[in-house]
Amino acid sequence: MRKNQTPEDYMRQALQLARKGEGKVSPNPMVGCVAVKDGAVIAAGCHEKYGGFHAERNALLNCKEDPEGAELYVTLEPCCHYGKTPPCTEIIIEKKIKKVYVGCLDSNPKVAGNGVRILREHGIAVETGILEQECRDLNEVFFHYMETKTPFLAMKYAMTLDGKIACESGDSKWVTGEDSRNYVQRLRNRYRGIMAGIGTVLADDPMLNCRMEGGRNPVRIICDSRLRIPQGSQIVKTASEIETIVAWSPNRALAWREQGIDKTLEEKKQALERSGVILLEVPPKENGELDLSHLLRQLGERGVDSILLEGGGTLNASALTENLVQRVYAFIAPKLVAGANAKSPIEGAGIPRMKDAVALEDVEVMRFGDDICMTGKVAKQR
Ligand code: AOF
Ligand code: ZN
Repeated sequence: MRKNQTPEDYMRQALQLARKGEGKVSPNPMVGCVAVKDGAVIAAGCHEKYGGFHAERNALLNCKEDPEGAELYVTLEPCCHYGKTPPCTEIIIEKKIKKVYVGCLDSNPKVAGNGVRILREHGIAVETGILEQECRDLNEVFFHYMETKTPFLAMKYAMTLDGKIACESGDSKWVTGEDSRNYVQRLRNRYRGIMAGIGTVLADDPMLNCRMEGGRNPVRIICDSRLRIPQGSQIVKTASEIETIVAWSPNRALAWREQGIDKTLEEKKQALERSGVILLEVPPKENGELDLSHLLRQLGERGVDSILLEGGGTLNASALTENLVQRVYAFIAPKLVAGANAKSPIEGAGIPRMKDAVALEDVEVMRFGDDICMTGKVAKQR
């Protein structure tokens, strides 16, 4: 092992380890930990799966030598509460660690500075804020959910270079190439839920599952105020295998018989529930649309910490203009389809002034074949 590494170097290793928990630890944070003694890494571990040991315990239970006197680098403040596992502070004290370098503090009210305090009270030196921004960014979902109790919403769309998500005819297979689409599968694995509007279900009859090898399916959430989802749709047909929530508004659905469907609302609800669909009642806003904030609060209560929002345009517009979106992934394919009536990713009434545009920050550009994906956080001050 190389000597003379800086605390940042070791924290980078811990960050790398933490990422192994992607898609497996939610709604817990991804955490990585390395122990260093006499300039050598003697232990490394991460939080591997939800409910399992935390990073510190995994590392310290797998030491190559006695960790007494070692330094510990951990991306998140060690916890000090009995949750699914005993407090990490306990094992750090027990193993006689000399110093702990912490990436960022934990905003879980059960921890929130208490982890650091307890370690110091036991004579362990603690230095905080090592690669703090990177450590917070790694768990942007965890921090958002912990601090707001509502899911982190990432809006994803794929469009042509002239800003269309489909041709005027409606044909949209495919806008982007295979590499981009594979990355979308990774996103579906990363986020706990996936959300789409009923328009998308009626137009495309999608599965909204995760087809990544070793991946797990996100909870499917369909915004369908009038409960129009067809019993024969792929989503309903697979609802007993993949958790599926249909959010609807009773007041809106009262006009349901007028849609010419030969069933009562009660029968339709029962049929959906028999198929395994979870029906979630959400009050409508004044304009009759689903109250998305209300829905997100309900989903937060059910443990959904993050959602990949895959439109369509009306739902995207509501989420964006109601300030509910935290991150955008815009895939752009070098193709042009033209057409004044070809759909674009975000519709709605639009923002009248360019100076009021929603801006992204910390923007990254990724390349997938000839496509690009621009992603960034939605800037808070608007
Ligand atoms: C750490 N190291 O690796 C993780 C921490 O229900 P539990 O017991 O798994 O506790 C979950 C909480 O513990 C979570 O909300 C967060 O505050 C902290 N996660 N802490 O010291 C870890 N995963
Ligand atoms: Zn812990």
